[in-house]
Amino acid sequence: MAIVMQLTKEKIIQDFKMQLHEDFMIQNDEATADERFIALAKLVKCYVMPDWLRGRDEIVKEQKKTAYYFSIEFLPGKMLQTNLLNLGIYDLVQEALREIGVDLMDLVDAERDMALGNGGLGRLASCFMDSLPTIGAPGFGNGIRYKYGLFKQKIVNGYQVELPDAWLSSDGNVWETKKPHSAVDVKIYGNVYLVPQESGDLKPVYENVKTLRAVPYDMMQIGFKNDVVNNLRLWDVEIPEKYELDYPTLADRRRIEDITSVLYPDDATREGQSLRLIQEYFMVSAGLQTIVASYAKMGLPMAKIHEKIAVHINDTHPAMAVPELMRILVDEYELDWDDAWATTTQVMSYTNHTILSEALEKWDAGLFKEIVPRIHQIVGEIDRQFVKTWAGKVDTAVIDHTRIIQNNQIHMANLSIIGGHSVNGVAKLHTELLIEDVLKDFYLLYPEKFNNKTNGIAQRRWSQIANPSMSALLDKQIGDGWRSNIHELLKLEDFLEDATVQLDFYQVKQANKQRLADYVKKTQGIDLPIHAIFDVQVKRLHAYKRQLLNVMHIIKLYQDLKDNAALEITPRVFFFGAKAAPGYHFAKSVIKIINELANLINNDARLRDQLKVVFLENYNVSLAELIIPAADVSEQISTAGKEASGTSNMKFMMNGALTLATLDGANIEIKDAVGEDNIVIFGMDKDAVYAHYTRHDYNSRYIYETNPRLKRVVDAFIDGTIPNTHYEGHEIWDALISYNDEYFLLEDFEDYVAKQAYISELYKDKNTWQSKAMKNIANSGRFTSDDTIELYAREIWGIL
Ligand code: H2P
Repeated sequence: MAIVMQLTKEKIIQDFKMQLHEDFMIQNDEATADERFIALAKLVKCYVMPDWLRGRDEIVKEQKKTAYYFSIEFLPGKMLQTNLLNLGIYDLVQEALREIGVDLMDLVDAERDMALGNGGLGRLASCFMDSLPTIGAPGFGNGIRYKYGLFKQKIVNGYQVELPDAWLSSDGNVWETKKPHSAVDVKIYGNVYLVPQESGDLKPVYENVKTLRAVPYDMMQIGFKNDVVNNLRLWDVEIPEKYELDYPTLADRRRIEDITSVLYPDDATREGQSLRLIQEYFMVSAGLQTIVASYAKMGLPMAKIHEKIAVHINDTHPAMAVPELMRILVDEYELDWDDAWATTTQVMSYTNHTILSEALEKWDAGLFKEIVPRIHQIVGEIDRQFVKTWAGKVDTAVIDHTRIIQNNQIHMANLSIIGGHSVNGVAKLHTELLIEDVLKDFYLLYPEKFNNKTNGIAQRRWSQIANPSMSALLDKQIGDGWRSNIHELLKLEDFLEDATVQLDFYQVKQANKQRLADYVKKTQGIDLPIHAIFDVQVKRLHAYKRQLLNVMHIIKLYQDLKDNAALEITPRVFFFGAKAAPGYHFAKSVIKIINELANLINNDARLRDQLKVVFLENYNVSLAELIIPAADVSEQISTAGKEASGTSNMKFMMNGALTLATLDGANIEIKDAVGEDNIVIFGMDKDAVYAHYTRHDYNSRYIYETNPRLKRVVDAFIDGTIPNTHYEGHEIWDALISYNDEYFLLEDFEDYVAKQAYISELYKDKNTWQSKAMKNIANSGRFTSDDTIELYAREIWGIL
């Protein structure tokens, strides 16, 4: 039986004090929040350790099939609350600490966000890490232990400034366990010759290679109240003692350390590209070597490794898993090529997360050959075999589009699809687009590989942890069964028209808005009226996500209020939270515009607090936990067809925000869940967007010139309306008019404005608004990542 089952308040207090003594030689009343956090986290680890070890042993003993989720990003945020909640000791620990004068929330604040990811992709991976043990599935993560997380964003004079995010303390991360025992060597560079053996086989001989040591750091992933503990393994690089002479200078050593320094090193230079490629191979090779070695211990035939191991390629970054597994099986375990290929393709599966071509990685074949020469040979052979297999069976054009090596470039998505048995998109529309458009040639070859797995969210974090007041209200209204079975939220359907319940939910929302307003006051000194609509767009900054359309609407409201000093609108606060990729110029200009517009508006007393704009610096998981429960409106306004799924849309819904959305990604499935009356849809759908592509008839300048109201808004970017943005304003104006508005903001503008006006009206009727908000909460359970991952586990990996 799990240790946590026997815990009492007294025992926790005693253990906690002991831990403080042991780690810091101090008494509780002298300890800082940091020290208390570390002591508590270590204690949790101790409590969990027996289950963690047992789980690992069971897999070996029972020869359970296990899935490994390879991802270049993981975005867990903080782990203390999740771990306590999943262990079922949250309240007990909170009370125990309270008894000795400690507020658990101070410890929560002391934990640093683990931000080894960029946006939705990495956060999804972390939601899956929470859901896998929760459904009792043996599914482990495999990634990189970056020394610095995604950069820390500061706004200076309205501009984004990127600072290193040093999330690791000098002692590392308290949740991890370093396992030097399981380190492996990874070889890069050099030459590889194939030397014929007596048997006639060719054996690779390496020359001048560089050897890296990959050292794993394991983090427990605790299932929700079920004693199941899985593992997230992150790899760090070291220089192996044996090969020290290969790295004689400090610069040499630094270059090696760089491999696990940052996520997405700038790839504008060849050096940066090399670094990314090395990162990808490092993670894949280290992971697969240990996985194959542990399978080998089972004593089962290598050609049947797919019966016990599934490897998931999350986005294209881990695509080298295909040739690396081939290398291990053929070179090290001496399997025939055909046997190795047959099992490899059954081991591998791949998720595509976007149709934007920028995310379908391609590598220069020369660079590839230089860094991973043996993998380059293997990829060449896979490509040859692919062409041979399909020659004469399909149009040569199809082969030309789908083969891995094209024009001296290696197409990682093609490698992932050819080398695996499953390709999935992340929402219904996205999977349809993959099949009909982006990957249609592959669909012709392998229709059986394609499937959809709509994204989901780890609902416990986005309800119980992020929104305790709403959770308490739900307990009161529908009982607390929803905490373990999220589908019980449907019970709320019975109260949608109950005015008392509506009022209760309204009050919870207002309290959450106050919490956010206090944070904004503290961090930026801005006073926010909480009777205003809190309208939120938080996500990566990208042109297709159309933060700019939101800005254009704000400009329109501003102009209306300036034109008519007596105008009364439903007050609004617009919140933005977004990081721009360091090299993404346009996105940075949008950030500057938002900040200058915010300054202009927030300091204009004549607007009488009817309009406010807040740019929240350094958006991350912890900030999301503060913002999302406080939102009235969830902005999901991407150009239809471009947002693969979205996941913040699901989080907002679960917290009772109304979604203002295009028919894109999972917004469509949210609409199906709540019905048309409980979501606000605007703009072109995917067919209308594609019709422009086929007809080549979009003309933004024409729209601009024929719509005076819109023209005035667009001109505000260049006519001095927004101070200090001469350069950025022109860049934006050009994108919209001179370069024909790639993401159709102008065409969608009027409908967006109209639907925003509808929202302003609707908000005046608190009862109707709350009823719609509750409808959203009630139906949000279908977006639990527990269910999503169960489908992966059953249909793709075969581990349940
Ligand atoms: C991406 C997609 C989202 C999707 C997410 C997870 C790459 O995330 O764009 O539509 O929901 O993966 O599948 P993001 O843009 O947030 O970085």
